[in-house]
This record gives sequence, C-alpha cells and structure tokens, in this order.
Amino acid sequence: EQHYDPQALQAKWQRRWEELQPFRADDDPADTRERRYVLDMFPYPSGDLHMGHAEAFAIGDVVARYWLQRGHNVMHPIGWDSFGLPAENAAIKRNAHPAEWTYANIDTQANSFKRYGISFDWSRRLHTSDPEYYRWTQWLFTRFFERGLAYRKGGLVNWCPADQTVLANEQVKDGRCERCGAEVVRRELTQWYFKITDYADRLLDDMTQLEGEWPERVLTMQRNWIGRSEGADVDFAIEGRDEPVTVYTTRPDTLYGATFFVVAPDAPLAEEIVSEEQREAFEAYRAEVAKLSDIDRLSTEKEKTGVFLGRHAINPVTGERMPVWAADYVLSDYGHGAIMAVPAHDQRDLDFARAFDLPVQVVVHTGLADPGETGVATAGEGTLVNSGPLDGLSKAEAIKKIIEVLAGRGTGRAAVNFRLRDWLLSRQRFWGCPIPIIHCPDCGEVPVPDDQLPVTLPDMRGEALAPKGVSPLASADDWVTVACPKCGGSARRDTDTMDTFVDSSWYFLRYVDPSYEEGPFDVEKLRLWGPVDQYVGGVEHAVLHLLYARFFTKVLHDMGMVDFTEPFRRLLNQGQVINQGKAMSKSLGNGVDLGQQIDAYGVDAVRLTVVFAGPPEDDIDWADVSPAASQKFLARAFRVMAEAGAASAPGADVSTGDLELRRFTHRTVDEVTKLAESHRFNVAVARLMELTSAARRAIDAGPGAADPAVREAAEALAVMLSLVAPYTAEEGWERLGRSASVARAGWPVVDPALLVQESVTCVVQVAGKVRDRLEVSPEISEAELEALALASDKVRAFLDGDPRKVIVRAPKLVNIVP
Ligand code: ANZ
Ligand code: ZN
Repeated sequence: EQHYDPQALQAKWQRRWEELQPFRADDDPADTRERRYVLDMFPYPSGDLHMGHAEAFAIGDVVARYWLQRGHNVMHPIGWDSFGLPAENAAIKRNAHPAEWTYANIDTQANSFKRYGISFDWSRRLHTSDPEYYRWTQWLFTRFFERGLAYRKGGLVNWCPADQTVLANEQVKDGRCERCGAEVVRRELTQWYFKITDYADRLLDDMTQLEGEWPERVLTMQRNWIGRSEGADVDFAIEGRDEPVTVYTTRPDTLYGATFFVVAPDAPLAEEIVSEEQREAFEAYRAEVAKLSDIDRLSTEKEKTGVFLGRHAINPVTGERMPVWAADYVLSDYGHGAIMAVPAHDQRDLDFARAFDLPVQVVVHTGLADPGETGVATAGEGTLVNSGPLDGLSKAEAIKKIIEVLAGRGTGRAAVNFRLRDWLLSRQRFWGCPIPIIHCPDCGEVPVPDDQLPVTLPDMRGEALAPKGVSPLASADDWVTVACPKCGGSARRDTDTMDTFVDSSWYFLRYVDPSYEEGPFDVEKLRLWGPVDQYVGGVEHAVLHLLYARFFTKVLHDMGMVDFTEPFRRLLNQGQVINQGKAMSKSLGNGVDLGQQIDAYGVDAVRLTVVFAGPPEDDIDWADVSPAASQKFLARAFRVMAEAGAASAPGADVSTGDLELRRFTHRTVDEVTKLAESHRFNVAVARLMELTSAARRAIDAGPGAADPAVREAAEALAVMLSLVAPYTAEEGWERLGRSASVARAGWPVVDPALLVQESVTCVVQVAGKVRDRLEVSPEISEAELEALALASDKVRAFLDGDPRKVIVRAPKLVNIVP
C-alpha cells in the first residue's frame, strides 16, 4: 500500500510523538551534545492559529529540527503571552472572566500547534498570566524598584481614549494607538516608568554584537529609536532672570546665527518667564498645544504657531538680544525643553522665522541660495562666515572650536543627547500583572515583600472590568486596602497593572525551568542554555519587545543573574502571509483560514508551501503559491521512500550502489546543509524535489528500486524532508524499515569523494565583466587557475601589461583588476 494519505499520517504520528517525546531538551549537564536554543516569539492567545503563525512557526521549526538532526541538544519551547486587552474586552462583552477566554484560546492554539507538528518541548510550556509566572514578574519589578530603575513621576503621557489606558511611546504609531488605531491624546498623569534611559548607551553600543546576526533594518530602527546625537549644551542668559537657561544643540557651530530663542510651551520655564502682558496669550496657546501629539508638533508640514513671551535672551557670542518665544515644535521632554533657533540652517526655525518675521542670519556658506530668500534652510556642510573667530572653518572644526571657547568661559560644554524616553509601564486595565507596590500615607511607596508575592488579581468579571479611565482594580475595595508592610498602618495597593511587554521581556529566561520556585529562572540551567541562539518573529517588534528584552537582560546582567549582555544571538524576521497582494482582512474578504488549508492539503503540504514560497524574510502571497502542488510533490517523495523500503532492507552495502545517483544524493546533502545554515530554506526544498526526481528515475529507468543507492537517496530524503514535512518523513522513514523518530535520525553524512565533479566552469572577470569561461578540474589550485586565466587570449585582449590585482576563488572564479 503506497497510497499517500496525509490526514491519516497526522493522527498516527501525533500519537507516536506523544509516546516518544523526541523533542525533549536535556537539562542534564552530563549531556555533552552542543546546546542550541531556538525560540519563536510566543503567541498572544487571540483565537486559533492563523496563516501568520503558520509561516513563523514553520520557519522556526526548520531551524530547530535541523539542529536536532545535526546532533545538538535543542531547546525549542513554547508558551503564551496571555495577559492583555483583547481578553478583557471579550470578558466585558460576555460578562465573563478574562481567564476563561484566555485559557480556552490557549488550549485551542496548543492543539493546533500539536497538529501542525511543531517540534516543541511541551514540558516547558508557560503562560504569563499564571500566578506562578507573574509572581516573578512582580519580583523583578521589585528588584528594579530597589535599584532605582522603576520610579513614579507625573507628566504628560499618551492616552488612548478607546482603550482607556496610557501607552508607552513605543506603542504610539503615527500618533495612533498601536493596538486599536484610535488617535492618542495627551494627559497629565502620575505613572510608573522603567529607567531604560540609563541603559541608552549600552543598548546602542552592544549592537555591535548583533551586527550581521540581526536584520539590518531592525538594528537601524533601534538605533534611530535610541537616537543618540552629539553636540553641546550652551547656556543663555535671560534678561531679568538670575540663572542662565541651557539649550542642547547639535550645531553649536551655528551659534552666531542664533537669532531667537524658543521654549516648549508646556515646559515650566515658559510659565515662569512669560511677561504679564503676554501671559493670557501664552496660556491660551498652551491649552491649544496640549491637544497635540508629539508627531503633530514635530511635523515639518504643519504650519508654525507660537507666542512671544515678552522676554529676551542674550546670544553669548554676539551679545545680541534674542526674543524668547514659546512654540509647539519645541518639546518639553527633549534636550532641555528650550532651543536656540538658527533659521538660516534649520528648516523648522526658518519656517517659524518667516511666519513671525524674525531675522535670518547666514553663518555657514554652503554655496546654496540665501535661505532668507528661498525659504529653504541650508543644513549641510560649508564654511563658517559672519562668525568671528570661527570664520573660514569647516563645520567640524567650528564645532570643536566653539566648544573650546564656551568651555573656557564656563558657558557651554560638549553633550550627548538621546531620543529614547523612559518606558511608561503602568496601565489602567485589569488583565495584567498587578504592580506590587503599596502606597502608605506615612512610608510612601513600599514594595510588597517577596514572601507575599504574587499579588494576585482579585476576582472580577464582566461589567466591573469596563474601562473607566482608572484601573478597575481601584474599585475592588477589599483588595485595595491593606496594612503597610513597613509600619502596619492602613495603606492602599497600587491599582495599575503592568504593560504586557514587561511580561514578555524575560519569558525566554524562564523556559529553562518554568516550574522553578527559587527565582524567576534557574540561573544554573540558564548558564547551560542561554542566550537564545536563534530567535524568530515579526519585524513589528523591532523597537518594542526586542528593545525591552535587551534592556531587561542588561539589568539582569548587572544583578549578576545572567552571564550574557544580549539575549538573542541571531534574529530572523519572517515575512507576512498576504493574499492577492494585500494583507488579509475581514473587510477585503481575502482571508485564508489555516485550518481549512490543513483540512484540504494536509499539514505537511501547508508547511512545505510556506517554506518553499521564497526566502523566509519575504512576504508570501497565497494567491501565488500552490499547496496542491506541494501535496503532489510530497506524495511523490513518499512513494520513492515506500518503494525503496519495500525493495530493500536497511544496512545494505551502499558502495555497490549506482554511482550517478550516489553522487547526486551526496551533492544534494552537501548543498542542503549549506542552504540550511544560511537560512535559504526555499532553495533547500527545491533541491529535495530534484533528489526525489533523481531517485524516481533510478527506480523506473535505472538500476531499480532495490539498488542500495536508491535506499541511500530515500533515507537522505526522509531525514532532510523531516525539517519541513515531518509527517511524511516519519512515515517514509518507517516504510524504509527504520525506527522512529526520523527527527532524531541524524543528518546524512557526506562522503567528500562523491562530491568530486569531473570538471567545473570557472568564470574569469576583468574589471568586473565576464571575459572567459574555463572548464577546469574541481581540484585545481589557486596558482594553476590564475596562470590559466592570465593565459587566456580572451582575457589578454582586455589587459595591457600586468594586472594590478588578481583575486582567485578556485575553482569557480577569477577576478582580474587591470
Ligand atoms: C540649533 C541648531 C541649528 C539645531 C541647526 C539644528 C540645526 P537631535 O539630532 O534629534 O538630537 N532641539 C533641541 N532640543 C529640542 C527640543 N526640546 N524640541 C525640539 N527640538 C529640539 O536634534 C537636536 C537639535 O534639535 C538641536 O540642534 C536643536 O536644534 C533641536 F542648524 O540647535 B539645533
Ligand atoms: Zn507605612
């Protein structure tokens, strides 16, 4: 019986895997296999798995299964990021508890993962909403608090009017709530923050470890988000104020061109220095500005607005009086909340100067037309003019010089500034990790003692959870009122919960032992496994989760709990699954249901389709792929394995097998190895298709199914195919008379003697252009090949005299620089 029935195989092998547990990672230090930690970004339990999961997890599984076949001790865990708003919203709607929805969905997803054949070590499963887990999230918060890394402050925060909670800067995308899309407004609130800014330098510097290992665009996004800039702090005297006011500038060289001064309207300084005549206008303006997001305020498109504060600052080098304005394009929480405006060389300053008729003074000659006339600021390099001792200098020289001058007078100094803000972590919602702080009227903020953790959520459900602008926890009186752990007096619990990104900032550490009770994670076991060797997930986390997890890791490193400073050695961002060129959406009606695809074609065909569609980073348009064709290929591969299995027994002497097929098999293994190492899984699948065809030809028109070379090809096929189509591979392996599981069969060993080709084509380039092709022995030495290439007439025609340089990559390429 060689009929290929994918659904029957699935049921059979799921059962067998439950028995055999082939994907258990071994924590025993005596296990000397090299350890590898493969991690998929854990899912949020919103309904069943979808096509996006299908892609991400299929790709992560190729890596995990490949390393297992290579003989490594692989840890490939799974868990759920199970706190969060959707559960709460569903609970309000159905008058239920968020846990019901959450854990029901987790079960659904877990079953789907099992069906999807992902090689998880299920014994390491965790859920961030379990008290056993969030006890440690609270423990970590307490440690951060003790180190001064968690603190409360008042200020303007991002508020989502739909979700009725604050948001971190990282969760505001183009002025909208990252989750629900509502326009974010600003609110004055006292909130908890993590002091991620203390780590700004290290978050930036340690990126050298990730260079070449993480996608460049993620590194760029993080770099920009951290936004380190170098410049100077310059002190300006303000008429009638004793203390000078400091501004941060990246262009201290343009100081002679600073013609006015701008203060953020929401900065305390503006309120302090505004003159009596201007106060009313200022207050009206400030009220208007409060409605705007930072994005609006910084937009270069937006018409410039502002109000004169009725005061003057003094330019420290020209001695000129500079009117002081308040304008929304200056932010209160960046730099020092005030700027020196250089309209000639900064576009926003120029727009403002033109709107309010303020002077424009060119101090850098760039060769471009006068900004005062064109309205286009000249921000580029040039030669300093109208700048006293700086005249004639370049920008870099002038920056150095002016900083020396200012430092000498004590009115300025070199300075570094970061765009990164502290991480606002409190949320006014229910279904999250309670902040383990008690507010005592006498003792202030008192952390809940470790032995009283976890602070569990009170039992609340349905309507009681509806957003009210304050946390639902505030209405749980019995829960809120507690004795102060310090003085025993009556005190109140903090009623906010933590941003769910706190939960996910350390989950990868807990997988080493999710039931560990002595701490958030077993430090010893982590020493065996950490850091993560390969992380797989979506690019949408570039400045959220990935930045936060890096921050947590560094803090834990400073606490002596982890040895490494970067949590994820390598990162792979899979593309998205789209349909008909567009993201799948209900409104477009172009959604593709994973369950239906699996029912129609089988798990392996779906997985193979996803992996074969293109490089893992690319989007997959479901309209362009064919799971039916994948299924056909798998049936073909299955028949090759089944026929070989029926015709011969394991252990035959392969050296007597058909040489041509043997060569093909070994070349394929060699190539697939390299392709797997470099994550070119789609090409690897193409090679398996070729191997299947070669074996088929050998069976039908060559030495026949009983030839040991056919068995060798079929066995290699089963092992390599197990990375993408585990069910088919298991069944094929069994038909080949081998014992389960193919997942641990071991990667086929390449015989180098069989890789030798009779001849290969060597390309000879002159100045980057192909000028000749030579048939050479694959064994040719570099010297021989160079001599051969230089002797070619076709090459000599493009050379006069000796070449400057010859780069030889034997046997395939010679590159001549004339
Ligand atoms: C004078 C100047 C002249 C500037 C010039 C730029 C060009 P980055 O690189 O992002 O750090 N700035 C400083 N504080 C600000 C605030 N609170 N709100 C808005 N803008 C602020 O940017 C630093 C530059 O942004 C500073 O350098 C300052 O403008 C402005 F030809 O100072 B510059
Ligand atoms: Zn107290």
